[in-house]
Amino acid sequence: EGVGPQEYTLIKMRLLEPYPEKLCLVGGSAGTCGEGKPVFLVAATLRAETMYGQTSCWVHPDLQYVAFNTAAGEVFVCSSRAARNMAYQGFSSLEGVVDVVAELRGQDIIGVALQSPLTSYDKIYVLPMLTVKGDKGTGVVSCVPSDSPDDYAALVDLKKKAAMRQKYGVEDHMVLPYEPIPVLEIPGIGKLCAVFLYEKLKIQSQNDKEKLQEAKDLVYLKGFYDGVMLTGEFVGKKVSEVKKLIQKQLIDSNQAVIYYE
Ligand code: A2H
Repeated sequence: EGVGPQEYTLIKMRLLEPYPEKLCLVGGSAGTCGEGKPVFLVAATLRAETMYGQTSCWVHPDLQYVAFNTAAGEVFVCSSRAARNMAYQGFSSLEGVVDVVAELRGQDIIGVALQSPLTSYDKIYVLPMLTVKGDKGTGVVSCVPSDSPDDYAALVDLKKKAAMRQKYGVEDHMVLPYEPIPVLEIPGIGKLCAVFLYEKLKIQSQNDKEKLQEAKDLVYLKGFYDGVMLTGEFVGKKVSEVKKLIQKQLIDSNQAVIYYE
């Protein structure tokens, strides 16, 4: 990381009912439980243009998360750390203070269904990823296995390991049917770059740090400079030309916000 703040796009992923117990008190449609405010998990990304390929949402099971009232009358769920930063960026209903409505651990929201912008899956699920860092972004990561080697590795781990699914209370239908969606093509690498590099570098798991770093370095730069969109309204355009446009459309349609840290 260089000088100055990092800009993240926060993708607003709407929680679908039934809500987990800890959030039932918070949101829920009017008449069922809670105040009826829409509740969103907010996933931090540098690659908003890949959101066409979301298959899941990652949280760390042991990280502290918080649900807070936003200035816009919604409820956001993210790491407690990020919520404090957001309060200083005007997100909270209380200036400079997190307006906490519930405190929870990642494990409390695993298995919750979400509706997320751009992806062709109607419903995606909150799943555990053990490499989610508490000191970066919101502690909520959108899973795009076509283009993120970390995401693909973590998805394969969960698919392969029934014991891991069981440990975190992940049901088969939340993960087994979800496959990478081709979002962009990189000449020489293909339409599913993360899958290609996972196989080429013989990555073993989400903990295969060095190889995953190598894969990330490769896809990030090449994706930006050489990538061509395969889905959505910008099919055939270069990623470098549409990246900002896609981000702006998400923000203008109230499906994303900008966050700095
Ligand atoms: B990116 P940087 Cl398709 N812990 O979004 C671990 N990883 C995190 C995180 C956290 N707390 N918060 C954000 N991230 C991920 C999409 C994507 C991303 C693609 C390809 C590469 C990629 C879908 N996941 O990132 O250290 C998020 O994943 C490659 C680095 O601030 C976010 O963008 O540079 C990226 O890491 C931010 O990482």
